Amino acid sequence: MDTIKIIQGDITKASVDAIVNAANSQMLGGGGVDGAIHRAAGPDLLEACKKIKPKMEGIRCPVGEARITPAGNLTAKYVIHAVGPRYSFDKNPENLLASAYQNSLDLAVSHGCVSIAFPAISCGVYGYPLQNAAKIAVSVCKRPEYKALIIYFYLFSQEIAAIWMDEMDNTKNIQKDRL
Ligand code: AR6
Repeated sequence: MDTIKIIQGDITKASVDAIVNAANSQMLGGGGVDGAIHRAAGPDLLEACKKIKPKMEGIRCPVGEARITPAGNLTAKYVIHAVGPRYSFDKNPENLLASAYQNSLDLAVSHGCVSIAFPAISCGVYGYPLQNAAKIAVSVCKRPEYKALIIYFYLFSQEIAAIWMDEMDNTKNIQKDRL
């Protein structure tokens, strides 16, 4: 039985083992949900990010990958920093968005997390079309290897929460049709 819950609200308030941040490759903070998470977590989070060794000049986390750090003042144990694609800039944004979700979930599992909260990665300044992003996010989270996790989506607006709910309903119906 997979557990995926949709919440309309601020992800910094999530009571989970791991909060996923929609970060950029430098991992030194930014606007949107990244800014909110750093503000709520306090300066220890930035210090933890700086300790991640860059793969190349300034790039701590390439697009489509994820890195894990302690969570500073947040109640979560970890922040998982996932870098989604810039929709109109990166090639193969679908694969990159799916792998950002997959790598985050894999880190949560390998660190013994039971629960994880995601924002809508790439759906703000990175410009990913919401319906397409919802389809990818829900389908990766429903993979059997993540069945043991309790997965929350914290979605900031009513509009985006409704799109995610529709996608959850669609996939339920698809599964029923196949029975
Ligand atoms: N809780 C939940 N969702 C939020 C919150 C919050 N507190 N604040 C914003 N959102 P974005 P991206 C939603 O732009 O598109 C940053 O500067 C927001 O409404 O935060 O992946 C990074 O440093 C939207 O639906 O992330 C990167 O440079 C979603 O979170 C870049 O933005 C994601 O929007 C990453 O862009």
